Amino acid sequence: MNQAELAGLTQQQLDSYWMPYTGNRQFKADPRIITAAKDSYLIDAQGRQILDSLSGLWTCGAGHSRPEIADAVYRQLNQLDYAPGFQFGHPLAFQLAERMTQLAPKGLNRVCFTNSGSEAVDTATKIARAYWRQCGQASKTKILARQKGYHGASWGGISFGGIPANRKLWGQGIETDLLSHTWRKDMAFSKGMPEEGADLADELEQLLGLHDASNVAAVIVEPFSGSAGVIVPPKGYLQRLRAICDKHQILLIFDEVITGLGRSGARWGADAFGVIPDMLTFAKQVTNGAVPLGGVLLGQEIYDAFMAKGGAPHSVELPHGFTYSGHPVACAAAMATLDILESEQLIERVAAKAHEFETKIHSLKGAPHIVDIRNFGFAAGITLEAKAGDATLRPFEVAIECWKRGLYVRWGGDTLQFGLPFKIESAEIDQIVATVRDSLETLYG
Ligand code: PXG
Ligand code: PLP
Repeated sequence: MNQAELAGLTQQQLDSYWMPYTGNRQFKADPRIITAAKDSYLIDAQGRQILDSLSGLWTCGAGHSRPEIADAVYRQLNQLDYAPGFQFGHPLAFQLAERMTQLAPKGLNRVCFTNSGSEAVDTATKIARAYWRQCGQASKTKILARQKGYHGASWGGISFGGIPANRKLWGQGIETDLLSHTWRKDMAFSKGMPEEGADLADELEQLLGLHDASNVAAVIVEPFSGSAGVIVPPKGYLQRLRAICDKHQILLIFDEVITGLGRSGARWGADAFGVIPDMLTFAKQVTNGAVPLGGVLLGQEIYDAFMAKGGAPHSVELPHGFTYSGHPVACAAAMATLDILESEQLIERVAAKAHEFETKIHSLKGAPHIVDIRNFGFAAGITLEAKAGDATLRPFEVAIECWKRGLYVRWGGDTLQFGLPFKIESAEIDQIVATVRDSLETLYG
């Protein structure tokens, strides 16, 4: 029996669902069904315990199925299941807003809530364009981004995204242009931030020469690129981007959907890399993946520009938001998650164990077909040599072999990706490394 059959699913049920970002034909021929999860482990339809080396999809750092979050969600559903978020409020949204601004890098003291990272990116980039219009500079509309960037799957996300496979089907998106990504051959096997390459940021000057700063609203980048396989910025690179944005009056947006709330071994990538953006997007870890929630942190200067130009007091200053913006149940899950991150000092734990992870993941250098290993905090990416002219085939084969051996590893493009659970034990890190090595050697050794 395959795993769908073991889980009691009919072929009709399997066929009905067009799964997201999935090879549907391969999946439905050999389904991988997860029926439960606890702490650092997924449980599949065969009842196997599978070590979760990506914390879900970079979401569940505090571990799966936390009772504290379940209790908070249950209590909230019984107290207030939903409140209209347009023109009315409920206490928890304001309490969470204050808490997020207290966690935020200095100066980011206002927050909008969304339901996902994609919506957070749309929200931040829409605010950037509207902000300049409010400031009397309506020609500043372009949003510059970076090759290999991932900013979600909405029209904004795919327009500003720089992963070719996510772009090529859709035709014309929103006006943009892309900086080069920050990976170069000579950086291979860098531990943490590459020493050289800050000058790659100077390309922003060239792009501004082309488009003119008077036409550019913002630059959006991930502090380190997550989905592209953990591409870590060279030392000084983000500082240079910040300086160029300041010089030309361009907003700098950090997309911290992956890097935020512990993954970097700090509250934010902004803190880890020592650069404060004008806006910052978050999602995923904010509710430990339990309920969808995202958002945008921004500075008061941006907020005030809208209040000052808002017209009559009853008029809407920002005609933007979602039915579920600030959803009470999502806010309850977020409050419980932040309690856990603080009381169990999980961000500190990531910082303390990041070096151990770095050493262990880099010990895979020399294993068959590994051409690069990159890492930061509790994130790492491994690039594998292309097979038979298809760069995506080998990571798929390796990840399936790992799955058979009780390890969930994410594959994407020519990479394997790791986003460890924050409470992972040393022996489990060893298990991840050993399973990847054994899989490579069995398949290709
Ligand atoms: N920005 C960044 C930097 C992200 O990583 C999004 C926006 C979009 O968030 P939503 O919630 O709309 O998916 C993301 C999401 C992977 C992987 O394996 C990464 C994401 C999602 C799913 C898988 O790298 N990133
Ligand atoms: N489509 C229709 C027809 C709607 O009425 C709405 C919201 O009212 C939306 C889309 C947007 O949904 P959401 O606010 O959940 O993003």
